[in-house]
Amino acid sequence: MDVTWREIEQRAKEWIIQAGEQIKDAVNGSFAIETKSNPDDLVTDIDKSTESFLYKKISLTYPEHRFLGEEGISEAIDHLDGIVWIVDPIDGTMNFVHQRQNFAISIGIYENGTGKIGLVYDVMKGELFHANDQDGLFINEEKVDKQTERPLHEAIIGLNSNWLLEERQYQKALVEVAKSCRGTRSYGSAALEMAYVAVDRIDAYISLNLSPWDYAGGAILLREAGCVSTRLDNQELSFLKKGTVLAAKKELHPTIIEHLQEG
Ligand code: 2AM
Ligand code: CA
Repeated sequence: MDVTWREIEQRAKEWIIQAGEQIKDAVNGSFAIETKSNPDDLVTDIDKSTESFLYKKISLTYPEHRFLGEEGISEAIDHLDGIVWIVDPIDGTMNFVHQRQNFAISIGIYENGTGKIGLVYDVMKGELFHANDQDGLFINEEKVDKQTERPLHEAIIGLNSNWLLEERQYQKALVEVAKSCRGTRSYGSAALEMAYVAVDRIDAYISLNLSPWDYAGGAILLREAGCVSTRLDNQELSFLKKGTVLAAKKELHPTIIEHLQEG
Protein backbone atom coordinates (compact mmCIF):
# COMPACT_ATOMS: atom_id res chain seq x y z
CA MET A 1 0.00 0.00 0.00
CA ASP A 2 1.29 3.44 -0.75
CA VAL A 3 1.76 6.07 1.94
CA THR A 4 -1.62 7.70 1.37
CA TRP A 5 -3.51 4.44 1.82
CA ARG A 6 -1.45 3.54 4.91
CA GLU A 7 -2.43 6.90 6.37
CA ILE A 8 -6.11 6.39 5.51
CA GLU A 9 -6.02 2.95 7.15
CA GLN A 10 -4.30 4.27 10.27
CA ARG A 11 -6.84 7.04 10.64
CA ALA A 12 -9.79 4.71 10.00
CA LYS A 13 -8.53 2.45 12.79
CA GLU A 14 -8.08 5.37 15.19
CA TRP A 15 -11.53 6.75 14.46
CA ILE A 16 -13.34 3.42 14.73
CA ILE A 17 -11.69 2.79 18.13
CA GLN A 18 -12.56 6.32 19.30
CA ALA A 19 -16.16 5.86 18.13
CA GLY A 20 -16.20 2.57 20.06
CA GLU A 21 -15.01 4.35 23.23
CA GLN A 22 -17.90 6.81 22.92
CA ILE A 23 -20.38 3.96 22.47
CA LYS A 24 -18.95 2.15 25.53
CA ASP A 25 -19.42 5.32 27.59
CA ALA A 26 -23.06 5.48 26.47
CA VAL A 27 -24.04 1.82 26.38
CA ASN A 28 -25.21 1.46 29.97
CA GLY A 29 -26.91 4.83 30.15
CA SER A 30 -30.30 5.77 28.77
CA PHE A 31 -30.68 6.63 25.12
CA ALA A 32 -33.59 7.48 22.84
CA ILE A 33 -34.91 4.58 20.76
CA GLU A 34 -37.04 5.07 17.64
CA THR A 35 -38.33 2.69 14.99
CA LYS A 36 -37.67 3.03 11.25
CA SER A 37 -39.15 0.86 8.46
CA ASN A 38 -41.07 -1.42 10.89
CA PRO A 39 -41.56 -1.80 14.68
CA ASP A 40 -38.53 -4.14 14.89
CA ASP A 41 -36.20 -1.90 12.88
CA LEU A 42 -34.59 0.19 15.62
CA VAL A 43 -32.39 3.26 15.70
CA THR A 44 -31.01 5.12 18.72
CA ASP A 45 -29.45 8.52 19.16
CA ILE A 46 -26.14 6.64 19.62
CA ASP A 47 -26.38 5.27 16.04
CA LYS A 48 -26.82 8.83 14.83
CA SER A 49 -24.11 10.43 16.99
CA THR A 50 -21.62 7.69 16.02
CA GLU A 51 -22.30 8.19 12.30
CA SER A 52 -22.00 11.93 12.77
CA PHE A 53 -18.65 11.56 14.62
CA LEU A 54 -17.22 9.40 11.82
CA TYR A 55 -18.61 11.61 9.06
CA LYS A 56 -17.04 14.72 10.62
CA LYS A 57 -13.61 13.07 10.99
CA ILE A 58 -13.68 11.79 7.40
CA SER A 59 -15.05 14.91 5.73
CA LEU A 60 -12.72 17.30 7.59
CA THR A 61 -9.61 15.22 6.89
CA TYR A 62 -10.52 14.04 3.39
CA PRO A 63 -12.99 16.55 1.88
CA GLU A 64 -12.67 14.88 -1.53
CA HIS A 65 -13.82 11.47 -0.20
CA ARG A 66 -17.53 10.62 -0.24
CA PHE A 67 -19.64 8.98 2.45
CA LEU A 68 -22.56 6.56 2.53
CA GLY A 69 -23.97 5.86 5.99
CA GLU A 70 -27.01 4.04 7.33
CA GLU A 71 -28.43 7.02 9.17
CA GLY A 72 -28.23 9.38 6.20
CA ILE A 73 -26.05 12.05 7.85
CA SER A 74 -24.72 12.92 4.40
CA GLU A 75 -26.47 13.07 1.03
CA ALA A 76 -27.36 9.81 -0.75
CA ILE A 77 -24.90 8.71 -3.42
CA ASP A 78 -25.67 7.27 -6.86
CA HIS A 79 -22.22 6.19 -8.07
CA LEU A 80 -18.99 4.84 -6.61
CA ASP A 81 -16.43 6.97 -8.45
CA GLY A 82 -13.45 8.09 -6.36
CA ILE A 83 -13.03 7.09 -2.73
CA VAL A 84 -16.22 6.23 -0.84
CA TRP A 85 -16.50 5.31 2.86
CA ILE A 86 -19.52 3.03 3.45
CA VAL A 87 -20.36 3.13 7.15
CA ASP A 88 -22.73 1.38 9.52
CA PRO A 89 -22.33 3.14 12.89
CA ILE A 90 -24.04 0.30 14.79
CA ASP A 91 -24.70 -2.95 12.99
CA GLY A 92 -26.93 -5.05 15.22
CA THR A 93 -28.90 -2.19 16.74
CA MET A 94 -31.42 -4.64 18.21
CA ASN A 95 -28.58 -6.36 20.10
CA PHE A 96 -27.26 -2.95 21.18
CA VAL A 97 -30.66 -2.03 22.64
CA HIS A 98 -31.59 -5.40 24.18
CA GLN A 99 -28.23 -6.96 25.04
CA ARG A 100 -25.86 -4.01 25.13
CA GLN A 101 -23.32 -6.22 23.36
CA ASN A 102 -22.93 -8.20 20.11
CA PHE A 103 -22.98 -5.18 17.80
CA ALA A 104 -20.29 -3.70 15.56
CA ILE A 105 -19.18 -0.58 13.78
CA SER A 106 -18.58 -1.41 10.13
CA ILE A 107 -16.53 0.56 7.61
CA GLY A 108 -15.71 -0.36 4.01
CA ILE A 109 -13.48 2.00 2.03
CA TYR A 110 -13.88 1.64 -1.74
CA GLU A 111 -11.94 3.20 -4.63
CA ASN A 112 -13.92 3.31 -7.88
CA GLY A 113 -16.06 0.45 -6.55
CA THR A 114 -13.14 -1.80 -5.50
CA GLY A 115 -12.70 -2.61 -1.81
CA LYS A 116 -9.45 -1.25 -0.35
CA ILE A 117 -9.88 -1.38 3.44
CA GLY A 118 -12.48 -3.17 5.57
CA LEU A 119 -13.01 -2.76 9.31
CA VAL A 120 -15.59 -4.43 11.55
CA TYR A 121 -15.22 -3.56 15.23
CA ASP A 122 -16.94 -5.60 17.94
CA VAL A 123 -16.97 -2.74 20.41
CA MET A 124 -17.74 -4.62 23.64
CA LYS A 125 -15.35 -7.52 22.95
CA GLY A 126 -12.62 -5.21 21.70
CA GLU A 127 -12.15 -7.27 18.54
CA LEU A 128 -11.20 -5.26 15.46
CA PHE A 129 -11.45 -7.36 12.31
CA HIS A 130 -9.58 -5.52 9.57
CA ALA A 131 -8.15 -6.16 6.14
CA ASN A 132 -6.64 -4.30 3.24
CA ASP A 133 -5.85 -5.34 -0.31
CA GLN A 134 -2.11 -5.69 0.40
CA ASP A 135 -1.62 -7.22 3.83
CA GLY A 136 -4.62 -9.54 4.19
CA LEU A 137 -6.80 -10.08 7.22
CA PHE A 138 -6.21 -9.44 10.93
CA ILE A 139 -8.03 -9.65 14.27
CA ASN A 140 -6.49 -6.74 16.19
CA GLU A 141 -2.79 -7.17 15.34
CA GLU A 142 -2.97 -10.90 14.78
CA LYS A 143 -2.82 -12.09 11.17
CA VAL A 144 -5.49 -14.59 10.17
CA ASP A 145 -4.51 -16.93 7.38
CA LYS A 146 -6.06 -20.27 8.24
CA GLN A 147 -9.28 -21.31 6.51
CA THR A 148 -10.79 -24.76 6.83
CA GLU A 149 -13.08 -25.88 4.05
CA ARG A 150 -15.90 -28.09 5.32
CA PRO A 151 -18.56 -29.92 3.31
CA LEU A 152 -22.13 -28.67 3.81
CA HIS A 153 -22.99 -31.45 6.27
CA GLU A 154 -20.17 -30.26 8.57
CA ALA A 155 -20.77 -26.54 8.07
CA ILE A 156 -22.18 -24.02 10.53
CA ILE A 157 -24.22 -21.34 8.76
CA GLY A 158 -25.20 -17.91 10.04
CA LEU A 159 -28.90 -17.68 9.22
CA ASN A 160 -31.78 -15.80 10.82
CA SER A 161 -34.65 -18.27 11.28
CA ASN A 162 -37.14 -15.57 10.23
CA TRP A 163 -36.06 -16.23 6.64
CA LEU A 164 -37.19 -19.86 6.96
CA LEU A 165 -40.68 -18.87 8.11
CA GLU A 166 -41.49 -16.33 5.43
CA GLU A 167 -43.16 -17.55 2.27
CA ARG A 168 -41.00 -15.94 -0.36
CA GLN A 169 -38.32 -16.79 -2.87
CA TYR A 170 -35.65 -19.18 -1.53
CA GLN A 171 -37.75 -20.29 1.46
CA LYS A 172 -37.89 -23.98 0.48
CA ALA A 173 -34.24 -24.04 -0.58
CA LEU A 174 -33.13 -22.37 2.66
CA VAL A 175 -35.02 -24.94 4.73
CA GLU A 176 -33.12 -27.64 2.81
CA VAL A 177 -29.79 -25.86 3.38
CA ALA A 178 -30.59 -25.51 7.10
CA LYS A 179 -31.48 -29.22 7.33
CA SER A 180 -28.37 -30.29 5.39
CA CYS A 181 -25.78 -28.33 7.36
CA ARG A 182 -24.39 -29.22 10.79
CA GLY A 183 -26.01 -26.25 12.52
CA THR A 184 -27.24 -22.69 12.14
CA ARG A 185 -26.46 -19.62 14.22
CA SER A 186 -28.07 -16.21 14.35
CA TYR A 187 -25.86 -13.54 15.85
CA GLY A 188 -27.97 -10.54 14.78
CA SER A 189 -25.23 -8.49 13.14
CA ALA A 190 -24.52 -9.07 9.46
CA ALA A 191 -21.13 -7.36 9.74
CA LEU A 192 -20.01 -9.64 12.58
CA GLU A 193 -21.40 -12.75 10.90
CA MET A 194 -19.46 -11.96 7.73
CA ALA A 195 -16.33 -11.32 9.82
CA TYR A 196 -16.89 -14.69 11.53
CA VAL A 197 -16.91 -16.45 8.14
CA ALA A 198 -13.69 -14.66 7.22
CA VAL A 199 -11.93 -15.75 10.43
CA ASP A 200 -13.27 -19.31 10.29
CA ARG A 201 -15.73 -19.24 13.21
CA ILE A 202 -18.63 -20.16 10.93
CA ASP A 203 -18.59 -21.42 7.34
CA ALA A 204 -21.24 -19.30 5.60
CA TYR A 205 -23.71 -16.48 6.23
CA ILE A 206 -27.01 -15.96 4.42
CA SER A 207 -29.38 -12.96 4.48
CA LEU A 208 -32.35 -12.06 2.28
CA ASN A 209 -32.34 -8.34 2.88
CA LEU A 210 -29.29 -6.24 3.61
CA SER A 211 -28.09 -2.76 2.73
CA PRO A 212 -24.63 -1.85 1.43
CA TRP A 213 -23.50 -0.52 4.84
CA ASP A 214 -24.32 -3.90 6.43
CA TYR A 215 -21.89 -5.77 4.16
CA ALA A 216 -19.40 -3.24 2.73
CA GLY A 217 -16.79 -3.85 5.46
CA GLY A 218 -17.39 -7.59 5.70
CA ALA A 219 -17.08 -8.15 1.96
CA ILE A 220 -13.47 -6.88 2.04
CA LEU A 221 -12.60 -9.10 5.03
CA LEU A 222 -14.07 -12.08 3.18
CA ARG A 223 -12.22 -11.39 -0.05
CA GLU A 224 -8.91 -11.16 1.83
CA ALA A 225 -9.68 -14.46 3.58
CA GLY A 226 -10.19 -16.13 0.19
CA CYS A 227 -13.95 -16.43 0.76
CA VAL A 228 -16.68 -15.40 -1.65
CA SER A 229 -19.62 -13.04 -1.16
CA THR A 230 -22.38 -12.59 -3.73
CA ARG A 231 -26.12 -12.18 -3.90
CA LEU A 232 -28.17 -15.38 -3.57
CA ASP A 233 -28.57 -15.44 -7.38
CA ASN A 234 -24.74 -15.54 -7.57
CA GLN A 235 -24.53 -12.01 -9.00
CA GLU A 236 -22.08 -9.44 -7.64
CA LEU A 237 -23.09 -7.47 -4.54
CA SER A 238 -24.23 -3.93 -5.19
CA PHE A 239 -22.82 -1.19 -2.95
CA LEU A 240 -25.56 1.22 -3.99
CA LYS A 241 -28.73 -0.77 -3.36
CA LYS A 242 -30.18 -3.41 -1.04
CA GLY A 243 -30.05 -7.11 -1.79
CA THR A 244 -29.61 -10.69 -0.66
CA VAL A 245 -26.21 -11.92 0.55
CA LEU A 246 -24.40 -15.26 0.59
CA ALA A 247 -20.95 -15.10 2.17
CA ALA A 248 -19.16 -18.42 2.28
CA LYS A 249 -15.91 -20.32 2.18
CA LYS A 250 -14.72 -20.63 -1.40
CA GLU A 251 -15.66 -24.27 -1.94
CA LEU A 252 -18.89 -24.17 0.04
CA HIS A 253 -20.24 -21.16 -1.89
CA PRO A 254 -21.05 -23.04 -5.13
CA THR A 255 -22.66 -25.89 -3.16
CA ILE A 256 -25.08 -23.49 -1.46
CA ILE A 257 -25.75 -21.66 -4.75
CA GLU A 258 -26.68 -25.01 -6.31
CA HIS A 259 -29.25 -25.67 -3.57
CA LEU A 260 -30.69 -22.18 -4.04
CA GLN A 261 -30.98 -22.63 -7.81
CA GLU A 262 -32.72 -25.99 -7.38
CA GLY A 263 -35.17 -24.58 -4.80
P1 2AM B 1 -28.81 -3.08 11.60
O1 2AM B 1 -28.73 -3.59 13.00
O2 2AM B 1 -27.69 -2.14 11.27
O3 2AM B 1 -30.15 -2.55 11.22
C1 2AM B 1 -29.96 -8.47 11.70
O4 2AM B 1 -30.36 -9.73 11.30
C2 2AM B 1 -29.04 -7.88 10.66
O5 2AM B 1 -29.83 -7.44 9.53
C3 2AM B 1 -28.31 -6.67 11.15
O6 2AM B 1 -27.08 -6.62 10.51
C4 2AM B 1 -29.23 -5.53 10.74
O7 2AM B 1 -28.55 -4.30 10.61
C5 2AM B 1 -29.66 -6.02 9.39
N1 2AM B 1 -30.86 -5.39 8.89
C6 2AM B 1 -30.93 -4.75 7.72
N2 2AM B 1 -32.16 -4.26 7.50
C7 2AM B 1 -32.89 -4.60 8.58
C8 2AM B 1 -34.25 -4.38 8.94
N3 2AM B 1 -35.12 -3.74 8.14
N4 2AM B 1 -34.65 -4.83 10.16
C9 2AM B 1 -33.78 -5.49 10.94
N5 2AM B 1 -32.51 -5.75 10.63
C10 2AM B 1 -32.06 -5.31 9.47
CA1 CA C 1 -27.02 0.12 11.67
